[in-house]
Amino acid sequence: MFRKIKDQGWLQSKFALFFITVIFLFWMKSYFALRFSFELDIENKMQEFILFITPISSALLFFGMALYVSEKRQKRAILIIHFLLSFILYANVVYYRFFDDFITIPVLFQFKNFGDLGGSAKNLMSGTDLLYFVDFFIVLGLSMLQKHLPEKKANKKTVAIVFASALAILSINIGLAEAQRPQLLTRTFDRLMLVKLLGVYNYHIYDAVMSTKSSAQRTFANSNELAEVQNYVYSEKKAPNDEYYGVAKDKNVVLVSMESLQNFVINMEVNGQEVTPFLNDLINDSYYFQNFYHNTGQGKTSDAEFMIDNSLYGLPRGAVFTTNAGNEFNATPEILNKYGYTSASFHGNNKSFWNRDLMYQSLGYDQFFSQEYYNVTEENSVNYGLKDIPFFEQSMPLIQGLKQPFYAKFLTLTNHYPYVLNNEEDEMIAPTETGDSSVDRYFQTVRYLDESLKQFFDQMKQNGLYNNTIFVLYGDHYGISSNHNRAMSEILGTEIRPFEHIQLQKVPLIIHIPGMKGKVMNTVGGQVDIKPTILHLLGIEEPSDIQFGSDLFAEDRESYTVQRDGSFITGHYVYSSEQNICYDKTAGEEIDSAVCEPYVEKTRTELEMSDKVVYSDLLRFIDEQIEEKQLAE
Ligand code: GP9
Ligand code: MN
Repeated sequence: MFRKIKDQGWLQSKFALFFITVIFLFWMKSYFALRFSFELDIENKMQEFILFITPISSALLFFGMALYVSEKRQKRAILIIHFLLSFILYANVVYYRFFDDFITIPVLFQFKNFGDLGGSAKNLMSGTDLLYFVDFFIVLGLSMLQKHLPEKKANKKTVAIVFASALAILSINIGLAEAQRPQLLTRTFDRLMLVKLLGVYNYHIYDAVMSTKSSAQRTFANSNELAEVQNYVYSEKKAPNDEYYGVAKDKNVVLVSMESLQNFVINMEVNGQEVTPFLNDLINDSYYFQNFYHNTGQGKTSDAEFMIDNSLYGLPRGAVFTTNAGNEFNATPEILNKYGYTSASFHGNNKSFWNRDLMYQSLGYDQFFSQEYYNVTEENSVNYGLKDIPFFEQSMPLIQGLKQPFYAKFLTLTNHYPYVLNNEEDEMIAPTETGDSSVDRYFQTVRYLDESLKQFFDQMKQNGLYNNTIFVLYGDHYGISSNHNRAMSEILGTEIRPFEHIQLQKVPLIIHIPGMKGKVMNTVGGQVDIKPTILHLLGIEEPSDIQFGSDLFAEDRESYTVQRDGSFITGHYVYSSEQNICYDKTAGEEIDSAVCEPYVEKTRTELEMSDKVVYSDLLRFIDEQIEEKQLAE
């Protein structure tokens, strides 16, 4: 009885009113921010309601923690918690503006990348963004007015009630969310869905749990898991095509990562001018894969590099380059080393960006020519670093110094968001006029990239390396996210549904083999297929290698590739995982989703198996397995 009275005392105190006001304002701010800062694609009234209630449980949970500290410190605790939560929300807003995605814990550990991002980050913020902190300032004001708060400390029962309400609301939230999207919490991809149905703060709790789980996975892994993955990938293996197997034996391999280059610009004209005149010519005597997709996730350029060198998928959260650089891999540089190759990567940015300096060691690169090997000045650099034309130019003496045969990778940089050029000379084409400045400038930086490639090929001819080299040029990932759909639909003259969105994930893949005529290739493939393709062209078969991709020249390969969110593309269908829509590819029309179902399963298994290899670091068991086999023989 006495307790009850005391408790009522707290509830009637000014502090309780302050506490409730904090929660109410925070709830409203969070709801409006969620509703209007992200394109969450709310499908029905129920989803609208779920989104509306999502911030309450997190608010009770986090602000409830402040009730544990001593009376004197409660106000300060609330302000700190408030600021942190508001900051998390805002960080997601900024991240979303560019990446069209939400922050994950592994991404946070890449914060050194964000430092380098400088110009791009500034472009993504504006003064009105202070609105994301508006309730924080109100709360700050209130707390200064009411100097002596709180008079009483809430007793245990009150605190328990606060937490019990948080849990009850959270359970209702999860229950309603699961009804909207069964297995919401077990399917790790589809972050948009998670935020839509759990809210941004609960999503972060979920993400933290997933992070802990995956780091525990390595500790408890064993070699039986490797056998399971081997059974899966070996059963999917395709025999090489005799016509191509070994055609480039002992030749140098040059890989070029074409920054943010999407396939739609190929053979496209803007204001009567070709956007990629050099590439348009090059594809005439190359193998040009016109149905080739990037498979990248949050690791962007580095995910593409990872897939290309390993034929494993990137991760559903974060970049493997940063989360699992200490793993054992069997990457192309390491394999080629056994055949007498030297390997090197060339890039005009800091060596630590995407943790490349460490990851390249794990992948077996002999050399990494990063920014420090180049003469980088204010004039010859823009955005992230050295501009592509001087980059290739300055790379020539370096590549000439490599022992042949070599496997050399060039990572271009200029065609990167926000697509800026700092010199009129570099603008070789007029911008488009959609009014969306990123899209408009994109064509100019693409044109610049194309010019740099032309000069690169000329230089390789001049220095005599061209004839003995095969060239593999690929777009690393999309450059124009769905935040720019309005301008893109103007450019392409079509509405952009999930179907078109997925088709826009096509990036060019051009394999140029001097002396061979080449042709346009129709097979549907992705970055994960490049490793087996290159190895077969070089006449190398690695029977114990775990590859999720397949040789793009193989006659019996299936037209198929996946997106990291579980969407996929086959010869006949396109499936959007976010929307759960199956499309007939030729007609571009929605069809019964049951048709896509077998591939939905396959895609899930494929991604899960690959994730298991990475999270459990399974390749470390391969040597052990080989030794055991030898002992048994
Ligand atoms: C930075 C370059 C660009 O070094 O790879 O990174 P991105 O943002 O495209 O992953
Ligand atoms: Mn990139």
